[in-house]
Amino acid sequence: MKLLLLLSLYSRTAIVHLFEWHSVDIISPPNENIIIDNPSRPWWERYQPVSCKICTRSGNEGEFQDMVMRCNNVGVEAIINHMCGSGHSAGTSSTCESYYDASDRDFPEVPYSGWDFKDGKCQTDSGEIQDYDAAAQVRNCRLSGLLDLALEKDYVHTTIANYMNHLIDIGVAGFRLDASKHMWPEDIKPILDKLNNLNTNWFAEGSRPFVYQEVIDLGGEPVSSTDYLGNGRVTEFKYGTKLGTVMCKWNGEKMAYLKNWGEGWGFMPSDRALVFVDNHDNQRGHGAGGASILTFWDARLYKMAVGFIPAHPYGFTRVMSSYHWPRYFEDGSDINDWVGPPNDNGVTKEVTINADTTCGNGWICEHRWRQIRNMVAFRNVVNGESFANWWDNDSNQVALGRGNKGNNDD
Ligand code: AAO
Repeated sequence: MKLLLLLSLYSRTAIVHLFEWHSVDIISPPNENIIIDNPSRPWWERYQPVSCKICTRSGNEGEFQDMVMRCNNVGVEAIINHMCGSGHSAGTSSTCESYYDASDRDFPEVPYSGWDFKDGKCQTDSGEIQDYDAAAQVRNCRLSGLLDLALEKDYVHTTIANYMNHLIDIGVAGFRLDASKHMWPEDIKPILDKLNNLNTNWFAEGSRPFVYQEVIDLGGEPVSSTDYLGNGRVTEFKYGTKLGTVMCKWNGEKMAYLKNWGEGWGFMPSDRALVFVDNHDNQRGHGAGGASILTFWDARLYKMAVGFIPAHPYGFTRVMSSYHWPRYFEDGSDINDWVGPPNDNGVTKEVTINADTTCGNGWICEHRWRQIRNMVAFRNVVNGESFANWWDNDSNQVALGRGNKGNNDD
């Protein structure tokens, strides 16, 4: 992972993605991952699991349990499509020192062996996804060299469900299913069906985990986000890409066109959509979305865009919470896209809170920015109220209403 704080999932309508936070402060990617030394401890090493042990640079199982107990609406990122990159032979280190040999498909701590990977099903010469226009490749071949788990096998999906149930029993409330696009929707379903109800120490009897699937669909590829709607919520990547274009006034876009924002713009049904302006990938040039993705680096436009999301009833809102890093290489040639969280010699720094309620130690904490925090509170109050009284000046001034509950005249 990296983790997510799924804020009061059942009474509220927004979640915060606390990227790389330390688990004693908040969430962290729970399971053991490979350690990458070159570049030094990049953020993306956490997307290369080697076991199901809860043990990462954000903390061990005890610290994770402590965090979950203290803030009981925590969700985690579940990396279930793959294990680490195929090239890592025995002796490569990992965050909890478990033995593994990826070049031999051997992960005894889980355990997984050669039987548990999709190698036989992929039809490309390299074993890699080479063409996103071929749906079977996208699901059966390796994403960026990562060993592709055979989720169609009962042993594999049961092992994954057991891991997720362990987290649920600790008190976790939900999951972001990473790389869902690279799993067949019908292979995800048996995992979800096997998940326990949430822990009744904190949640009402019979509560189900909140799950959303990461599927990048900007149109034009055969794998569509609609393939996944039967399993639950899905990321709507068109949302941030198009909202950024509007806020930047690119391509002749203007805010007046937001009048029919949502399904009217070709987005998936509102009750399935997980929406956001940026994520941990596209704020640094990974994933999808391109130049129109707004981030904390463009603070003014970013506040306008993130503020608009909770004002509008479409989708389930996710707010990003980032850390600062040197954005470009020293010669300015390219985005410095790998740098991990603020740290002292590899130890992730605490998230400190300044007197003015912002964060210190290099943490950006967009979710604490006044405009964003207040708009999330607004949405929680007006949840269920309909969209009304749209007004615009046919340009970039707009207004809309959400019933009467959001008045701040107490
Ligand atoms: C690292 C190294 C690799 C190395 C690998 C294994 O960087 O060089 O091969 O280790 O040793 C993260 C990092 C990766 C990192 C990985 C593992 O981003 O750099 O690899 O950890 O450490 C696709 C997936 C999507 C994925 C995204 C990054 O569909 O699921 O790539 N996101 C998640 C996580 C992400 C994580 C992983 C998955 C893996 O959020 O953090 O990776 O666990 C098209 C496709 C998309 C595709 C993108 C990028 O997008 O549609 O599906 O995303 O390409 O490949 C326009 C198009 C748009 C297109 C885009 C880019 O915007 O409209 O469709 O251009 O071409």
